[in-house]
Amino acid sequence: MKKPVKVAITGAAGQIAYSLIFRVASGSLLGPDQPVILQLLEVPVPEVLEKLKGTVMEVDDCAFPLVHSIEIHSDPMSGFEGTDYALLVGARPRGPGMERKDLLTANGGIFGPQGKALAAKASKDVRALVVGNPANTNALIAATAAAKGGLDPKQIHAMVRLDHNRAVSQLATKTGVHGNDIEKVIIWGNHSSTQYPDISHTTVGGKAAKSLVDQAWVEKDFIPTVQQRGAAIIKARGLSSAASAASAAVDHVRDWALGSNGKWVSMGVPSDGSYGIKPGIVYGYPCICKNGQYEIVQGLSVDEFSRARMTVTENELREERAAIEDLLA
Ligand code: NAX
Repeated sequence: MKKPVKVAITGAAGQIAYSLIFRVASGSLLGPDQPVILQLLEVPVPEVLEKLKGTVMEVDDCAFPLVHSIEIHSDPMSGFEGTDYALLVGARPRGPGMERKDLLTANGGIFGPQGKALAAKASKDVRALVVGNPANTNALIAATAAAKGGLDPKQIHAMVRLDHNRAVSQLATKTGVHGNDIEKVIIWGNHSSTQYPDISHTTVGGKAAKSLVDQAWVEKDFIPTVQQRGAAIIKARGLSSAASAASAAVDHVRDWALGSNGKWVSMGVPSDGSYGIKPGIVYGYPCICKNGQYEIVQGLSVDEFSRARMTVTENELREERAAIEDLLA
């Protein structure tokens, strides 16, 4: 058996974690031969920690062969001790009457200290994925704090994989194929309704997607459906996406850690000037992962239609950044 690795999950008593913890424990994240130590983090509120104890009882009752041990924490400085992979799910939801700036600032109060704790306590090779919304800007805050403690900002990502998977599913349904036949889908920008799901380079069973669907469907159906899918789930289920979000988080981190086998996957990563998106934000890009590292796919053509949409979502991220600029100093 391999040496166990430490996987931290914040928001561990929440609904995404109720699916995510079991996927990680079963080996979906790091493979069927990799034991894990689960470091579960929650807020220091007795009722919440009690609820988390109930989840832990259920994990125990699964008798998962790969679970080495389970820890419960309410302070990231202890919870991230030696962490190899961090899934940052817990976030402050928007309360009644809360402005966007208040929401961003409140989350800064969570993700700044978590970034600092990752740098201080986690493995120097830690890979962290921010799921909690607003995910891209929370990741920017965490990465900025972590960089002050010596981590590379490229070690902290934001999740746009759920949007990516949604785009694959919509296109598969439209073209009558299985999602496995679809490659090179891209989610550019923010995990929000300004995101740009792009099929300009996508292939369906090896054929250009654009030759199989018409532009009116892309503009009026595909893009809005992917952008608004989260709201549609809330309307139907009365709760926000949970199992699909957990599944996307597993996909993102598994591909990052174990490689994407040459496939393009969408990841929220620090902008580096690629495709004209200047540094300073965490932006959804097409990436290929190999040997535990990601690289942004380079050299793609960007037409006028795509450029306009990539700029809209970039501008939103720059506005989010401006609202919390003081937290980055
Ligand atoms: P829940 O409200 O069910 O659970 C969140 C949990 O986080 C709560 O138990 C809360 O006590 C905990 N928490 C809050 N602050 C914390 C902190 N500082 N440390 C540790 N735990 C903390 O939300 P859930 O449905 O699980 O969603 C979690 C987050 O994911 C939300 O911000 C949500 O908006 C976001 N999502 C992001 C998605 C993405 O694609 N990036 C999609 C799904 C989801 O909407």
